[in-house]
Amino acid sequence: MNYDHKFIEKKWQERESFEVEEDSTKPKFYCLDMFPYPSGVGLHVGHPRGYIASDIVSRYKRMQGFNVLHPMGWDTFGLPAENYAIKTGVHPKITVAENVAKFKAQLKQLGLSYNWSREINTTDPNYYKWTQWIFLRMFEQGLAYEQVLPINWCPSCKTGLANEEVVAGKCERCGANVTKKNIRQWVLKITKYADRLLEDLDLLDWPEKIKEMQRNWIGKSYGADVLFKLNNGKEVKVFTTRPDTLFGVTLLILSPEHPLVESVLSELDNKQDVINYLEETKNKSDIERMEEKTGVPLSGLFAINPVNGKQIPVWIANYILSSYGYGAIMSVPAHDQRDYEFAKKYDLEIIEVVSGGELPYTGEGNLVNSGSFNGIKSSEAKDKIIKEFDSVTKSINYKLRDWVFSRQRYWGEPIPLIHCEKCGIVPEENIPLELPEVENYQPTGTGESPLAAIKEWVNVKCPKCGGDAKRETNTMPQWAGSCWYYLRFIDPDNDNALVDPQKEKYFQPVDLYIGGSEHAVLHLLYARFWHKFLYDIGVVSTKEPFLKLKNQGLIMAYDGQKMSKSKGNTVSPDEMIEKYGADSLRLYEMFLGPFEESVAWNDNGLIGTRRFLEKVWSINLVEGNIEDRLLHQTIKKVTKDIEEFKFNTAISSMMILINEWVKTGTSRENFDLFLKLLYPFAPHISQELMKDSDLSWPQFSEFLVEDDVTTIAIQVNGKFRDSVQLAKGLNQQEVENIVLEREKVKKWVSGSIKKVVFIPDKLINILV
Ligand code: ANZ
Ligand code: ZN
Repeated sequence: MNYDHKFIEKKWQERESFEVEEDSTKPKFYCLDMFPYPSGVGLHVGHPRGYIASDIVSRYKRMQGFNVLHPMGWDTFGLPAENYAIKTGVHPKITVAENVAKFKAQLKQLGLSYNWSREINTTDPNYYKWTQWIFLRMFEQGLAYEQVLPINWCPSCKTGLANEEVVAGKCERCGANVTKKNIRQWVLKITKYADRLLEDLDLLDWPEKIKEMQRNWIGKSYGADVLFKLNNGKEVKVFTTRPDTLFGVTLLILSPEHPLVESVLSELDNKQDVINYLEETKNKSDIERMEEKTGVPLSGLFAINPVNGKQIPVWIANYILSSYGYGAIMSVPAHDQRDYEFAKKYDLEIIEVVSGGELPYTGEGNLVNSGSFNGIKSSEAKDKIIKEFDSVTKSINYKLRDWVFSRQRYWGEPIPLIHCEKCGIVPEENIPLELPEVENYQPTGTGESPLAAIKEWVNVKCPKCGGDAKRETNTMPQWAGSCWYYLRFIDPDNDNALVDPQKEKYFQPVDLYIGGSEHAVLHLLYARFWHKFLYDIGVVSTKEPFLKLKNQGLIMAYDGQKMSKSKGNTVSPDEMIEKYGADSLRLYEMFLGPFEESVAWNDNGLIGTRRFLEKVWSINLVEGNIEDRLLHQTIKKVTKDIEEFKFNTAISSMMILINEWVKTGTSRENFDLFLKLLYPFAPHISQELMKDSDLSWPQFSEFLVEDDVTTIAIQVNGKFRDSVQLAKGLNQQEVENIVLEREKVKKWVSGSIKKVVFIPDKLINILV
């Protein structure tokens, strides 16, 4: 009989079901994939890499007796469907439904063991009812607030962006240069959670790289606030990490957006220069502003250094960010790289105050030119200076900003708030507040969403006083729905609660979370924030949502480039499954290389895993029960490898075993043990061939795997040159043959061999 993958895969995909319910008699395992945004072009072979890995772990855990929750859903709000609607007039709802259907069919073909009855979709009103519900609870607690902000503005998408959505000064979505715009926004107070978001990283089994990115993003710095008095009677506060350098301050610099600038313009001797400079920087993106440091003095204004009374000039400069610290700095050119470059460029004073090296010197050292603090170590001087001067106070600063949470777009969750002139902002408790139909999806570009144009929707009666009121027309950002979706899988149809507390206690937290590392500071930080809020209001029982995180590496195209439709280098899984079968594809994607590394796709490799399965298909079964050391070693190895996410080496050890069995055949019983090992990787063929219907994970015999390998030291003329792992009990000739083939040994063995000293299982010494 031929290996007919199409028939077999269809058969088992129809037969298998992975529905779970909470069951207090069984341990649970919650294995989650980052749910996809289903795009119009469908999956390419790079996408399922993570899904296959999570499927292997899910099947493996089930075999070990865990009650495995392994769900899938769709993250369907966001710009692509909306941009498509703008272009074609097709409602995003329709586009989304089509894309979901396509993705789902593709995932099903791969034989992924999802609990499909728990499928969720973030644009389903029954789902976003609860996204709105969480927002309302945050609003009640003062965690969602309104603010007029100079926000990141994408002139092409015509919407505001969060800091996390601006990559190197460009819009994460469309690549346009991001500018600033003053606009009324809803903001979430993620900063209130900064310390907990930082500290609780220690509870997580996540890649160190991701944790470090979150730490840097939160960016906690210890230092001091320093108050500088100005000659016009006003004051400017700055944040510094180096209060020990205060005697070296030669300049006070404000960001162009600093509120003081506007108010002192009329007092300046060079008013027009300053106005010109402000005009010039306003039109530049952050990235352009970072390219070359420029500035202009505020002539006529000077500040007084609180530690020595010295008068110092006040400037504005483009490299001072309005959004960090207080938007103003004390400039110490002798010990800060940026200040040094700036002072050199404009020929400003430079005073060394920490001795230790060439300027700018940014290290530790003893203070000089610092009055009574001379000779003190800079590390100690920090606290001493803070103690000594009232205008210098201990302070902590974070890079993390509050999360700009509103978007001026159509295809997002409506923010369920009502503006009433009499009552202020009133929550809309009648949720879900559904998106109305619109005729035009085009953003207005005025800072209002297309919803603002729908009068019947906007104009409402105030729920409090019954008077005329208006709905909020901003919508939520695309990240909202993914902040809590892992909770809804636990209880997807609950109409009365976001999640039933009993069920939540059973299934939370997510034990294993698999997805791309591009979410390091976006989704993964936002979700932790919402989770902590839900913990505080008693909705969830764990401090953190995702215990263990694994990031899959990318699958690159043949040409080593990222796969993308536009480059025309994508490979479709449909075609590969049709030709070679889902089992071959699953094996190949895991065999390609270490899970967390990028690897290049190659069709030939897929032919290799297909051949392997054909060998499995036609293994010769012999009578009797044979004790098989290699089988038991393979069981041990595959078990360990799955635990360690080394799917590629697990597969190669199964290949070694099969190559052996091609020569020797094996017993029915041994073959069934092997098929169980293969099952998580290639579930269809293994079930087709299995006689034993009990799907429990095989145990290896300790006796059979016991130390039958040994390390033999290799010497040449008594000098250690190499070592090799070999089976125990080989005789001198066998070991000699192997050893003499090794490169490291060949190098030393020239001419004829005079004598060989051999200690079995331990050492071989070749004398030449
Ligand atoms: C004086 C000084 C002397 C500084 C020195 C550094 C070295 P981190 O560590 O990232 O928190 N700074 C403060 N606010 C700023 C702003 N709005 N835009 C640009 N730079 C700003 O950085 C803190 C340091 O960044 C602060 O300490 C300040 O420069 C600068 F030898 O103050 B420092
Ligand atoms: Zn009212």
